[in-house]
Amino acid sequence: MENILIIGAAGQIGSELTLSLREIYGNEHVFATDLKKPAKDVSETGPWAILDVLDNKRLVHFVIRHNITQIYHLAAVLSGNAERIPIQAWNINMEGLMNILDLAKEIPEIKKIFWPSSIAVFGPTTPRQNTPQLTITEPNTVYGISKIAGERWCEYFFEKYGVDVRSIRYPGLISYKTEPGGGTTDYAVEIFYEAIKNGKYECFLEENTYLPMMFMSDAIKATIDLMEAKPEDVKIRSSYNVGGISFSPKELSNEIKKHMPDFEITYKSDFRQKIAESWPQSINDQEAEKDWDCKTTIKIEEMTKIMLDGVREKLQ
Ligand code: NAD
Ligand code: AKB
Repeated sequence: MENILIIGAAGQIGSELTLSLREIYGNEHVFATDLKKPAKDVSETGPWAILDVLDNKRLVHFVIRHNITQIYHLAAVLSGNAERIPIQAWNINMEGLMNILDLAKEIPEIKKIFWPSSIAVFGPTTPRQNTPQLTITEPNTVYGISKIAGERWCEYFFEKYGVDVRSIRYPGLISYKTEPGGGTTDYAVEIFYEAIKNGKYECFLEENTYLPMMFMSDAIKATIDLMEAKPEDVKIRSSYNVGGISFSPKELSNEIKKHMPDFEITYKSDFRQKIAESWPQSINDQEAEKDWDCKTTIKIEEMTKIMLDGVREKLQ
């Protein structure tokens, strides 16, 4: 019997991952926790609680009380927000992860941990096209530094203490259920809201800024596939590259124009332009495909249609 704890369940990923895990393991076995109350479809379909990942005492208590066997630790401060509060972001991102890793080391009933890394582990000296799994990682953002340090700690806890921790370097994730939490790739979600609400969007990245992206259903599937892989197939214990699609704001706005010919986009870049320019434009994910058969399916055309329909329905 698995009992799963999700930390950061009210966020962009957690709000969808919780529901997918409840379908697999049963509503009552998936505990949604966050600093804030999750949306109704999460809070009304299974157990939820307010839980701060930095509150180690309550965390230990919660895990023992509910016989937790797997943890998905999603709480973090994302790239754009982290640049505004660097020390606080470092503390939240690192202390949270260290609490979880240490817990898994001390409590043998915890069998598996998922912790997401990001394409932010790469930096301006990384090759930007088809970025390989193993390459230069010299991030120059607080968020990226916390993610690369986190990856090293994950591998360390696996090697030294046998903690079964698994991770994906997510690209920018696109979804309409819950709005994203302050990242550099958020423009690719905001654009849909503004298109539907106002018919126009002022983008904070320049028109030809290519970034790797992925639609949420592909990200959720990849996450669950990795967590269900046999331990011996999970060869990389830092974090796996996972590819998805790659496009620029201009290409995305052209896709939107196919459905909304009057849609207008203008560009006024801010500090996030520099972050975007330090990240890969496309990702090589052959290791994830080889080790646990990772596959993504949703391309920009289909994603645009799903997003426009989904945002329209949500705003109604
Ligand atoms: P999000 O900001 O939407 O959600 C994070 C959630 O964590 C929020 O609901 C927040 O309230 C909660 N939280 C913050 N501090 C907390 C604390 N101390 N204790 C408990 N909960 C706390 O983020 P997301 O987009 O869902 O991302 C989840 C994870 O995936 C993060 O680690 C992020 O770095 C990683 N990631 C996300 C993306 C993306 O595009 N969304 C890409 C790469 C990696
Ligand atoms: C961000 O832009 O900070 C995130 C990420 C790619 O990690 N979406």
